[in-house]
Amino acid sequence: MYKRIVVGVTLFGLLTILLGACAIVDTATPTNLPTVKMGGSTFLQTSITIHKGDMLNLVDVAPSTHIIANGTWKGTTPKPAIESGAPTVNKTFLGNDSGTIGPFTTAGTFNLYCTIHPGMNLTVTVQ
Ligand SMILES: [Cu+2]
Repeated sequence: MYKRIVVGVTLFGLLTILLGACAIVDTATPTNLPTVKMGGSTFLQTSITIHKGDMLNLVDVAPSTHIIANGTWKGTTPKPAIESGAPTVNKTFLGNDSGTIGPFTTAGTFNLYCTIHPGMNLTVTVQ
Protein backbone atom coordinates (compact mmCIF):
# COMPACT_ATOMS: atom_id res chain seq x y z
CA MET A 1 0.00 0.00 0.00
CA TYR A 2 2.77 2.45 1.02
CA LYS A 3 4.74 1.46 -2.10
CA ARG A 4 1.81 2.41 -4.33
CA ILE A 5 1.63 5.89 -2.80
CA VAL A 6 5.37 6.38 -3.30
CA VAL A 7 5.12 5.29 -6.95
CA GLY A 8 2.12 7.56 -7.46
CA VAL A 9 3.79 10.60 -5.93
CA THR A 10 6.97 9.93 -7.92
CA LEU A 11 5.06 9.70 -11.22
CA PHE A 12 3.13 12.86 -10.41
CA GLY A 13 6.43 14.62 -9.68
CA LEU A 14 7.98 13.47 -12.95
CA LEU A 15 4.91 14.55 -14.91
CA THR A 16 5.02 17.99 -13.29
CA ILE A 17 8.71 18.37 -14.20
CA LEU A 18 8.06 17.24 -17.79
CA LEU A 19 5.15 19.63 -18.28
CA GLY A 20 7.13 22.43 -16.66
CA ALA A 21 10.03 21.81 -19.05
CA CYS A 22 7.67 21.91 -22.05
CA ALA A 23 6.26 25.24 -20.92
CA ILE A 24 9.77 26.71 -20.68
CA VAL A 25 10.64 25.53 -24.24
CA ASP A 26 7.39 27.01 -25.58
CA THR A 27 8.01 30.47 -24.19
CA ALA A 28 11.61 30.49 -25.47
CA THR A 29 10.51 29.83 -29.07
CA PRO A 30 9.30 33.02 -30.78
CA THR A 31 6.53 31.25 -32.71
CA ASN A 32 4.34 34.38 -32.73
CA LEU A 33 6.87 36.46 -34.67
CA PRO A 34 6.56 36.98 -38.42
CA THR A 35 8.84 34.34 -39.93
CA VAL A 36 10.70 33.87 -43.20
CA LYS A 37 12.41 30.57 -44.00
CA MET A 38 15.72 30.23 -45.83
CA GLY A 39 16.58 27.23 -47.97
CA GLY A 40 19.93 26.17 -49.41
CA SER A 41 20.58 29.40 -51.33
CA THR A 42 17.32 31.40 -51.34
CA PHE A 43 14.68 32.92 -49.14
CA LEU A 44 11.65 30.62 -49.49
CA GLN A 45 9.56 33.79 -49.89
CA THR A 46 10.98 36.98 -51.39
CA SER A 47 8.90 39.49 -49.45
CA ILE A 48 7.04 39.90 -46.17
CA THR A 49 4.84 42.59 -44.65
CA ILE A 50 5.15 43.23 -40.92
CA HIS A 51 3.97 45.83 -38.44
CA LYS A 52 5.93 48.72 -37.02
CA GLY A 53 7.86 47.53 -33.97
CA ASP A 54 7.98 43.88 -35.04
CA MET A 55 11.05 41.70 -34.89
CA LEU A 56 11.50 39.37 -37.86
CA ASN A 57 12.31 35.71 -37.24
CA LEU A 58 14.56 34.05 -39.84
CA VAL A 59 14.68 30.24 -39.91
CA ASP A 60 17.44 28.44 -41.79
CA VAL A 61 15.79 25.15 -42.73
CA ALA A 62 18.82 23.90 -44.71
CA PRO A 63 22.34 22.87 -43.62
CA SER A 64 23.57 26.03 -45.34
CA THR A 65 25.44 29.13 -44.13
CA HIS A 66 23.78 32.51 -44.71
CA ILE A 67 25.02 35.97 -43.79
CA ILE A 68 22.05 38.35 -43.84
CA ALA A 69 22.76 42.07 -44.14
CA ASN A 70 21.26 45.35 -45.37
CA GLY A 71 21.33 45.64 -49.14
CA THR A 72 20.36 43.78 -52.27
CA TRP A 73 21.71 41.80 -55.20
CA LYS A 74 21.48 43.48 -58.59
CA GLY A 75 22.07 40.45 -60.77
CA THR A 76 25.33 38.96 -59.49
CA THR A 77 26.57 42.23 -57.96
CA PRO A 78 26.05 42.76 -54.21
CA LYS A 79 24.86 46.28 -53.32
CA PRO A 80 25.22 46.80 -49.56
CA ALA A 81 23.13 49.74 -48.36
CA ILE A 82 21.51 50.65 -45.08
CA GLU A 83 18.27 52.42 -45.90
CA SER A 84 17.03 55.28 -43.73
CA GLY A 85 14.83 53.87 -40.95
CA ALA A 86 16.10 50.31 -41.32
CA PRO A 87 17.63 48.46 -38.37
CA THR A 88 21.25 47.50 -38.97
CA VAL A 89 21.29 43.82 -39.88
CA ASN A 90 24.38 41.62 -39.94
CA LYS A 91 23.50 38.12 -38.83
CA THR A 92 25.19 34.82 -39.57
CA PHE A 93 23.29 31.54 -39.76
CA LEU A 94 25.24 28.29 -39.79
CA GLY A 95 22.50 25.95 -41.00
CA ASN A 96 19.41 24.49 -39.36
CA ASP A 97 19.20 27.37 -36.93
CA SER A 98 17.21 30.56 -36.50
CA GLY A 99 17.50 34.08 -35.22
CA THR A 100 15.63 37.35 -34.97
CA ILE A 101 16.46 40.68 -36.57
CA GLY A 102 15.04 44.11 -35.91
CA PRO A 103 12.97 45.59 -34.45
CA PHE A 104 11.73 47.48 -37.49
CA THR A 105 10.59 50.73 -35.91
CA THR A 106 9.96 52.81 -39.06
CA ALA A 107 7.34 52.29 -41.77
CA GLY A 108 8.77 51.71 -45.24
CA THR A 109 10.25 49.14 -47.57
CA PHE A 110 13.64 47.69 -46.70
CA ASN A 111 15.98 45.37 -48.56
CA LEU A 112 17.93 42.54 -47.00
CA TYR A 113 20.22 40.11 -48.79
CA CYS A 114 22.50 37.19 -48.16
CA THR A 115 26.11 38.20 -48.81
CA ILE A 116 26.97 34.62 -49.85
CA HIS A 117 24.24 33.68 -52.34
CA PRO A 118 23.72 35.83 -55.48
CA GLY A 119 20.05 36.76 -55.92
CA MET A 120 19.09 35.89 -52.35
CA ASN A 121 17.01 39.01 -51.64
CA LEU A 122 14.24 39.72 -49.15
CA THR A 123 12.01 42.78 -49.22
CA VAL A 124 10.55 43.75 -45.84
CA THR A 125 7.58 46.08 -45.91
CA VAL A 126 6.85 47.73 -42.55
CA GLN A 127 3.44 49.32 -42.06
CU1 LIG B 1 22.65 32.58 -48.16
